[in-house]
Amino acid sequence: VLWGIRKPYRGFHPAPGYLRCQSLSGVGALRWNDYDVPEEFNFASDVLDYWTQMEKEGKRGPNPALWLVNNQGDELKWSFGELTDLSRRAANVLTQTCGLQQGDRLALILPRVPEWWLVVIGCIRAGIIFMPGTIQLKAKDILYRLQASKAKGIVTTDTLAPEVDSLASECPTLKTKLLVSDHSHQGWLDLRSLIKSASPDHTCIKSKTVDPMAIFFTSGTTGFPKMVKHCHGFALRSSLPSCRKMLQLKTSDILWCFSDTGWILALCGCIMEPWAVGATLFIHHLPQFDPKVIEQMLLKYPITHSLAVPLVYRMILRHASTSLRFPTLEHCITGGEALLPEDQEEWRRRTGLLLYEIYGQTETGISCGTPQGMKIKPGSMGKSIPPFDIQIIDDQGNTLPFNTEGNIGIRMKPTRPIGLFMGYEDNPVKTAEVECGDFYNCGDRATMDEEGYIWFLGRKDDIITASGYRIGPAEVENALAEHPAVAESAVVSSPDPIRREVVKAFIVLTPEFLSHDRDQLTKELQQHVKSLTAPYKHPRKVEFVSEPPKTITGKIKRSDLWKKEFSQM
Ligand code: BCO
Repeated sequence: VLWGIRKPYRGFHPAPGYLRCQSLSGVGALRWNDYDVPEEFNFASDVLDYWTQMEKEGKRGPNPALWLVNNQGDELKWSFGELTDLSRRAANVLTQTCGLQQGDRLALILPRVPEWWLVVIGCIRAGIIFMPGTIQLKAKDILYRLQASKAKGIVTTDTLAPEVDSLASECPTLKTKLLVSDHSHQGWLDLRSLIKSASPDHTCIKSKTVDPMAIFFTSGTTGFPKMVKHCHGFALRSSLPSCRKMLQLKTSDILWCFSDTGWILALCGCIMEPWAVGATLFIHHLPQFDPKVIEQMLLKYPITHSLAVPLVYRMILRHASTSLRFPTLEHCITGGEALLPEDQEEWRRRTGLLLYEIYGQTETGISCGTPQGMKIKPGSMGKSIPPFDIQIIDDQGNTLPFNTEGNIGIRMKPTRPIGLFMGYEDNPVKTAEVECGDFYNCGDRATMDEEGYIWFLGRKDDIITASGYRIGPAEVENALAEHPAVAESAVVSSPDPIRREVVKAFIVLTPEFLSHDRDQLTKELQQHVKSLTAPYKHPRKVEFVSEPPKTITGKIKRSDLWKKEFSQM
């Protein structure tokens, strides 16, 4: 198996003097400027292979590129050389064994296992468009993704293989099923053994910077998730000088990014950001979120940087009873949901470290933030990061004065900045809806002060931001509608002392269920949603009502329910 033999941790000490003086902002700073748009770019050949070459020439220290650990004591450390070798093999598996070609789509639903990185980089080498998804996806979600994208292949584990088998007949384009498992499964190719036996010789495609690289699915207020398409240029962004200033990673640093492999944050934090500068990515398999494990890892391993949603830091603080001093941790970054000033303050008081906020979306990647060393204004998510020019705009795309509430807009005319998504695939209507004058309208409300700091206020639509996830209420309502107890439902965000916001469902019961025990019914409905759609979307709160508020035309007024929830705070 790729985890390799068990290697107990024996201490890992990067050669301090040598590596510290490699503190140039990495390969990107040497080769690209913020506003450069090269004709061709490929993250695998232009960045990873560069670091492999540096290793060969003895110009990079001994720290690994990827350092994976799990709860069983397994450790895996890959150098850039090993990453290059194995990802070239993965590219050969995808193209030669599976017959996938440049532009074909591949669904990638894996937990934090080494093969996730090999498939992503293998795809980049071969020009195959990868489509990451969280392992919390259920059969229905997977079916939609495979059909909407006309995927030719899927890579997953044996947990989801039966779900895929149950729907494969409805996906005529699906030709290849690759499994990452210790067991074989009929009809599935064993990715690990194929990678082992594949040739390490592979010629990377010469991708145009604007060629498509990846598709992510994102929740909408109504209907099905949209396909957010990103080009190879997205991966260039982390190499640009302004972006490098955000995390200020050095080659000798070790970044732990907690993101699930299904989110854009994983592409940024678990691939592009650390490897743009030849730094180490640290990953714990973490099949279940456990703040105790996180605390132990931060004490045991020489991690210098952490990147996680605010809830992760909050959970660590709640779990630990005393002050927290992590020996090597020096820079903590957070994003995915707004950071509260009180969380910032408690983290500082208990750890002696600051939390630096970033903001971004699936459509944009990391778009603004507070670089290490820049003054933090508690409650603000920092300034826009070039080449993005963020302005606060009205609904017509006019720039608003300082300290005036409006929409967060990213200028895309006359020049679309590198890193901004290419559009919603097969959905020109939705793509046009988010274009607002010269700007891409993020759909979030904010103000900007005289110094350019952006202050997040909330969503413009009904999307629920909970634990760093963006959840469309319709997805939850549709799942609830499939339960016989539910006559009608309305789903909104509701305040929560730990998670800050959670999904709440207001439910009108069908007559047959009116006499049922409400607590029991609540649990059953939660379980029902968890079984039909990704479990993170389940309503953590349920309230039974006789009728939700409606407009004159019979449309549920989610905004009234939302106001009711938040006025009780
Ligand atoms: O609430 P319960 O405990 O009953 O259930 C939880 C899980 O136990 C359960 N679950 C998780 N995986 C499962 C599963 N059940 C079945 N099968 C599985 N494979 O489902 C519920 C999931 O809840 P959760 O994930 O919200 O909560 P949890 O487990 O406490 O995890 C906490 C966090 C903080 C680790 C998690 O919420 C998280 O990872 N959030 C971050 C999301 C994220 O990375 N967002 C960034 C998006 S990208 C972006 O914003 C752009 C920035 C540039």
